[in-house]
This record gives sequence, structure tokens and C-alpha cells, in this order.
Amino acid sequence: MLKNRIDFAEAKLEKYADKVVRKASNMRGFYIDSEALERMIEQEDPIIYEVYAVPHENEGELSYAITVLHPGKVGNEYFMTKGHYHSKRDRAELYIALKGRGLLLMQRDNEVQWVEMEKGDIIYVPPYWAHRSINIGDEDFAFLAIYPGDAGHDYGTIAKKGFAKIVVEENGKYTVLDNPKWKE
Ligand code: S6P
Ligand code: ZN
Repeated sequence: MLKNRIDFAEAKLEKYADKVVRKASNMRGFYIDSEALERMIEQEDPIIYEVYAVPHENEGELSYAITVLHPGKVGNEYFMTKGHYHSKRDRAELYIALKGRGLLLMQRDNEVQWVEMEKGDIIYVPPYWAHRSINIGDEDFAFLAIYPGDAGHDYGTIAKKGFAKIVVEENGKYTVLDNPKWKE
């Protein structure tokens, strides 16, 4: 597909080849308050985020995807993506924010950085950094990601160790705290 189109009002791609839906029940183990997550799953098992992707998986190609991360919290921790390293660690990525308010949490070994994102912001995720996006607003947070076709996703490392920081609401604002479950 040589040409595609973004509907900026909806933050949707006109065409995509893959759609991934992550519900609360797909996020077990990722949030600090696992009891709050189980209650949420029992009640309605809401969708946390959706990814609409146009992949091209060969070396030298580019893939792209729009992620729509819905607003909400598990306990006081904001809705977020699983987060991953690229399987090929030396592959970078670009994030372009389209809608809402988000935070991009990045981690390399024991070093952590976070950046706020709102419509129009371009964030460069350098090679070797794990990345997770978080909706810190009260509407959908959406962004376009562009990444090397052969980057791949390593979810296992984050699933096992988590990120060193968590993002929670305190007095109506986001705050970044040490992750009590972080395994160095
Ligand atoms: C791909 C890029 C994004 C994420 C998406 C969902 O390299 O970083 O398209 O895949 O935001 O996050 P996750 O961590 O579940 O893949
Ligand atoms: Zn990525």
C-alpha cells in the first residue's frame, strides 16, 4: 500500500492490515493493584488500547501503527500499554502524538526517562530503550509510531521485570513513582 490516510479528528488510519485489541484481561501482571484489575475484568473487561498497524517485516522496510489508548485507571495507575524492547535492540522508533495527553516512559538498563506528549509532538525513541505509553488525560490518547520493519517486539523482558517507575494519579495530577515490584 503506497498511500494511506490519517483521519486526524478520529485519530484513525483509513487502511490497516493488523488490529490488536488489549483488554484488561490481557494485562494481568502489568499493574501494581492486581485486585483492582481482577474486579475490572469481572465487571466489564474494558478495552485498554487498540493498535492499527501496517507492517512490512523485512530489513530495510518501515512499519507504522496508530495506537489508541483509552482513558482510565487500574487502582490509581493510569491505563498504559504493555511496553516492550525491540527484539533487535538497535532499532529506533518515532512517535507522533495525534490526540489527547500521554506520557512516554523509556528505560535502558537502570536508567529511566519520561516525556509528555500532546498533539503535534514528535518523540524519538533511540535504539536500546524499552518504551511504554500512558494515558494521563481524560480522553483517548492516540499516536502514530513509525519503526523499522524488522524491529520485532520483546514483551517478555518487561512482563518479567516491569519498568522501574509507575505513573499514578495523585490529587488529580500524574506523578511518577518508584515501582515497588521492580526487579533489577
Ligand atoms: C511498535 C510501537 C507501537 C506499540 C503500541 C502498543 O514498535 O512501539 O506501535 O506496539 O503502542 O504497545 P505494546 O507495548 O503493547 O506493543
Ligand atoms: Zn516499539
